[in-house]
Amino acid sequence: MVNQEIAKIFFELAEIYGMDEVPFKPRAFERASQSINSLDEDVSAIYKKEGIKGLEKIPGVGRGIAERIEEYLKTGKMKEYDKLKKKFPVDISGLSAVEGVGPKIIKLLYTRLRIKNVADLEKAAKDGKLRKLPRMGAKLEVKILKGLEFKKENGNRFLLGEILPVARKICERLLEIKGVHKVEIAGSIRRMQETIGDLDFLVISENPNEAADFFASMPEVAHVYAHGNTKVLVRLRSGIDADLRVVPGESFGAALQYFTGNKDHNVEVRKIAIKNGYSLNEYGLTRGKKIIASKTEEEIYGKLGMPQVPPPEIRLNRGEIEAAFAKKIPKLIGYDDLRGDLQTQTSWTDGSNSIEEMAREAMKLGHEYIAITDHTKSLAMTGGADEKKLMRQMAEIDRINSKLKKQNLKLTVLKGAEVNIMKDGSLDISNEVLKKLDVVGAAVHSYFNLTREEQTKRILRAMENPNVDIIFHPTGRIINRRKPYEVDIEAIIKQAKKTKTILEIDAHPWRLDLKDEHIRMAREAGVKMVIDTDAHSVSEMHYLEYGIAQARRGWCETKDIINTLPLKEFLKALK
Ligand code: DGT
Ligand code: CA
Ligand code: CA
Ligand code: ZN
Repeated sequence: MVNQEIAKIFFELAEIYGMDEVPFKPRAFERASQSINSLDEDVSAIYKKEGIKGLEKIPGVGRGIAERIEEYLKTGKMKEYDKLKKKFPVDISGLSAVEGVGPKIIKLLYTRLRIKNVADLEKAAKDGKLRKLPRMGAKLEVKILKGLEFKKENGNRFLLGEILPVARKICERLLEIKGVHKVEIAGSIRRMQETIGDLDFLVISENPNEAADFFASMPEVAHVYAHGNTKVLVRLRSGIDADLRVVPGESFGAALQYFTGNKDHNVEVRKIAIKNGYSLNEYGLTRGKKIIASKTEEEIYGKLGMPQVPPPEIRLNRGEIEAAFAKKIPKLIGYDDLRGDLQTQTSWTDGSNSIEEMAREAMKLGHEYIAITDHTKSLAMTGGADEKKLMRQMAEIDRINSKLKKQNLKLTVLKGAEVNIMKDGSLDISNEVLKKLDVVGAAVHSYFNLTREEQTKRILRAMENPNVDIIFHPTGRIINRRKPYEVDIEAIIKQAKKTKTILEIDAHPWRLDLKDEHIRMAREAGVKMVIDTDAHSVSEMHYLEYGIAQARRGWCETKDIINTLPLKEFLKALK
């Protein structure tokens, strides 16, 4: 959890320096924050093992940042942050989670209206105080009210990408407890949903008490709601709740089925049980007093007449039960089926690592290819590439490829770009240069507020360009933060089919774009997709599994996703 604490401080530092338009610092702290947030290992463990040198190996962490981390690990404080916070006592993380609120607006809100937190903001907006602010007051008020409403609707759900690593670590530690045989994560995490309400753990143990006591006294627990022998409910310091249930081995399958859900799926399955004269609960499928099935999920679904067990990701009561009866659930794409990553940004623009570092990480992950797709010029704040810079980058990629080849390494670095779709659907890089790239992704990064008609037309036009291979993050949403732009997704799917444009499943935990229903529509229309990470550092290259989960929830098979193909065939599958 110390990673999250430090990441939050760096995030706030970035925002504070951003308010005063201090050069370089905001971007440096933001990078460090993102990088630490996505780290698998605890920074305190890294520091213990290798000291400040170890910290400096973290992407985006140089000497100065490493020293600040060291200070925090040693003293539990960061002087620079405390000093700035004293001058500016504002809940920056909370406020900037409201859409439309950035550093400059936070400063304005505080200096003019003494707004310190989301509650103050809501009150001021409702009282009509924001519209009196200089320049864009009235517009800002509408935007902020909308942002607040969106935040309420979407509740306090956590991103899968934040929670899954935490859940897995807790599992590992539970497995070390004496008497514990088996641990499973159930609920929405097992279903790999985009966002998570709470964590659900199931354990088989010979000494239920010990597992329960351990769980209630983990260092990350902030509050214990209930602590029985076989059931514990806690709140973690990060603000999420977690349940533990210790269940007997004989009924593990029944418990797993029951606690995996989702609720709609379970209601449907239970109806089928009842129709057949059974009853079904977390202890088993029973007829009268007789237990018919309880040990595995296969037995339970089997006894109910389903020869297939729906994979957890698709248990949403969206046709999977009918398909399980008819043995028509397709063989979903597997978590090891991808051969390459296709959207990555490097230190040539707003990423933290060099091309070669990204390439070496790709090899570690077992990829055959990786496309480098830095931003292009109209995204000026990222240092986006113009034609000249792209040409230079292509030469650099040639150099790296021949270096890898000389070392007998089997990775190919593909030349690519994440090109901006302009307001009228044209692109910000000339076709002459686009033609030279292996992979061109096009994306919307501006004018999010066009009407549905204009936005759709704009994207359809970009898809007509014979050089555009992929549409990146096709709906532009940021989970819990920004709604998708208004767009006719059916028209985009149709156009993808017609123009042989690939649609992206962006695996970044904030994006997961396309989402599951749209993936399923695209698949049914025969449109091909790719799954990639949108990584801005080597640590984010581990995100593929979230995208694969998304594809599975869209019922995809390997054939639907073209970066399951070997390099040559993959390149042929592009326009
Ligand atoms: P979440 O926590 O909001 O992300 O979503 P879940 O699906 O993890 O929901 P949770 O934690 O409330 O419950 C875990 C599973 O337990 C849920 O997917 C289905 C099952 N479950 C919970 N309460 C009920 C219930 O009242 N009836 C039935 N049939 N199943 C339930
Ligand atoms: Ca849950
Ligand atoms: Ca729960
Ligand atoms: Zn992008």
